[in-house]
Amino acid sequence: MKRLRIQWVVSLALSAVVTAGADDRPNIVFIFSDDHAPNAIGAYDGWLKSVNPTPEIDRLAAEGMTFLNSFCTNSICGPSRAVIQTGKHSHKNGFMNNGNSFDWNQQTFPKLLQKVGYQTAIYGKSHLKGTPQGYDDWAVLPGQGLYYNPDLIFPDGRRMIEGHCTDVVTDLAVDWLKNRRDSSKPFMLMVQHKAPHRNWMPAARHLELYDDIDIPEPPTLFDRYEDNAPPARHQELEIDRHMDLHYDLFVDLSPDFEGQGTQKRQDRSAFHNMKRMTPAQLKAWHDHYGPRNEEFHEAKLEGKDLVRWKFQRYAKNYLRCVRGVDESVATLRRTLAELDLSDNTVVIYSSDQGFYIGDHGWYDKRWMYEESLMMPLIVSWPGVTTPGSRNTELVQNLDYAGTFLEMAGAEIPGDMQGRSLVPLLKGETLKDWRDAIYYHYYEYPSVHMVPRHYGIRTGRYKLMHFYQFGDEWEFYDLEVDPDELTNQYDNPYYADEIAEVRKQLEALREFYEDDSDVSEKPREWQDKVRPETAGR
Ligand code: SGN
Ligand code: CA
Repeated sequence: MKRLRIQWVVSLALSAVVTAGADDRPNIVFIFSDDHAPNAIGAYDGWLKSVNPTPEIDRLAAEGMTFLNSFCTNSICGPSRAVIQTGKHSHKNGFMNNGNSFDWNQQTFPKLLQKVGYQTAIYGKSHLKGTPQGYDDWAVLPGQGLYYNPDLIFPDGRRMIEGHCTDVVTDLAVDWLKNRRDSSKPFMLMVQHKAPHRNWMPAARHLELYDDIDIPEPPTLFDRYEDNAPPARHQELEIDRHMDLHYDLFVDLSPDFEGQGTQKRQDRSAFHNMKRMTPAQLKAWHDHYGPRNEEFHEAKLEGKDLVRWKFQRYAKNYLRCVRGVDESVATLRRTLAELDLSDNTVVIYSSDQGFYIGDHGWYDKRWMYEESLMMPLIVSWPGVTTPGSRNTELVQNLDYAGTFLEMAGAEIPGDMQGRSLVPLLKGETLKDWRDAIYYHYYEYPSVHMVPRHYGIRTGRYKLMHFYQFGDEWEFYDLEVDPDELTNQYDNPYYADEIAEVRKQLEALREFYEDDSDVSEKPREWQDKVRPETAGR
């Protein structure tokens, strides 16, 4: 009630300012990439920090606030974006897995920003299907979009733009900032990159990056999931057994390649994309990978050596795509400076979920384990965020909508389920901030075969419930086991904590009104420990 009254007063004050013609509400530039793990951002101090993956994003962090405990609610692309649009969990906004379509007629934060006089635009990956609503201008990639010479859908139709997707999307945003927006209004601009999503195709100028070094390996590269509940042994997202040498790692891949791929649902987007490359792009590609593929064939690697080689090629391509995004952050910020907008513009960097870069031997996301539960979140708000500050409260993508609305002085509707991060950005400590986050993943059966699960993460513990293969639970003490290698669910030592956290989980399910079906649906499957290493 109190919060509402304050916001009402703020809105009144703001409308007075607007009528007086001097609108100093901040602009918002929300840069959002796809599958960028915090471990691959220097400012997060993860195990990839030594390769200096993101100098520009680190600069943003040095000027703003980095959220160290930032999490998604459902670790998959479309659903994460739908949560951001609505400020509601998947079971409330209706977009529970990538197969769903987003109901654009519902309440979204860009629509509410328009109502209070903001100009809004989005460029890049949307992944929500349908015609975007709530934007004065937009251009979105169809579906996943392509890395090279992508098609984009504009309000007046679809056309191809030559170039690397990260640059194409950045250029569209820069053009809007410089030439097409209405400079009499504050704005909210969303720049949504495809990179560093699979199939990790870097721009030609980044192909040689990291060529002369070995990327450090994650400590859990050879995890065999012996201690996990069965689902971790059932998945299909291992670098070892499921990552394809040709379609994912470009061994011998050319526009006329005729192989089948190793996965049941093998995606061939890299192959299809190569067919659209210009002769110059294709030449740069083959000049780089050709000789390195020869060396690979000559080495005849097997077992763990082969896994290590695949990890190196994967991690390098992933980090090369990350570098493109990092450069985009620099270009956008340079543009803001040129337009004299830096001082009154909030710049946010985030990504739809985290990702496994070989952690637990995996790529992809979906699980509630830390690497894919985490989302990077860095916010620089000149004059508000303390430079270089690091916040450890538990925050989620659920909170973004309310945050953007409060930044704009708009009222936050009561049916949004997140909380505005504005007080945290101002450096305030709130005694009643949440002490746990709620998670629910639904996409099964599907590519990578991660079963449905829901759970809770507190500052110290994590409890997960897998309900499709019997009644399976995992419990981790993150303080002593940050890599989540020892499932303590059956350990009597933790019995009290488990009972307590389980109660908290049930309370959260009620609080967020998650009444989606979690009844046990037993399925046929085999529970096998991963072979020492199969290699291929
Ligand atoms: C594609 C990817 C998968 C990925 C899903 C969902 N294959 O199918 O690896 O898990 O998208 O990703 S790919 O070869 O096309 O990359 S999401 O980010 O859209 O949710
Ligand atoms: Ca994603």
